[in-house]
Amino acid sequence: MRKVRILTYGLTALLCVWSIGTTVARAQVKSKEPRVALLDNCDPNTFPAGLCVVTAHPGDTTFAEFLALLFSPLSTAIIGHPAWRFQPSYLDLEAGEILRVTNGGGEAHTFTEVAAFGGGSIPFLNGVHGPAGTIPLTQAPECPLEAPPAVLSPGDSVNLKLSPGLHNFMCCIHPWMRAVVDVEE
Ligand SMILES: [Cu+2]
Repeated sequence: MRKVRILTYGLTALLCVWSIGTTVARAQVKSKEPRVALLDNCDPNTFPAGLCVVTAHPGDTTFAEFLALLFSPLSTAIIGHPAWRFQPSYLDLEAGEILRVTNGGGEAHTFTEVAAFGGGSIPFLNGVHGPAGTIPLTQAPECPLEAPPAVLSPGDSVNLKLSPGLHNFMCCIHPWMRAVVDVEE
């Protein structure tokens, strides 16, 4: 229960940060542009109040199931529930193409470019207070502690135009959500 309490406190603090106001750019929907979806499967009936909104297709991963799959006895690092993911997790784009990013889940996520993949803004979800022997992820500097940048709320979208080259994106809340976007020269 202690873990749940710590997580609830952390996430409640995070909700306060969100409520202060994160501006999310909205853009027109176009039909054939490259897309990536930020997905989860949170069950609004069992997740702490305010974390998981009821969408048109609510998830059915209970909060207990989510917590149970954060760690594995075969790893010293947090694993994370695989339903919390970027889909696809690898994209090839032509130069000049616009990438449309949509939060198709029930929780808030970020799609944050990082120089190197690492931990996010929420210590618990980096593995702090994990099972004995857990080594927490080192926080990525692009994911400020307790204050993830550019949160996309469920249903929100943003369009990104990326320079040629490789781009690493992660969710600053759930650091196992990752994608690489390769933009051709
Ligand atoms: Cu996330």
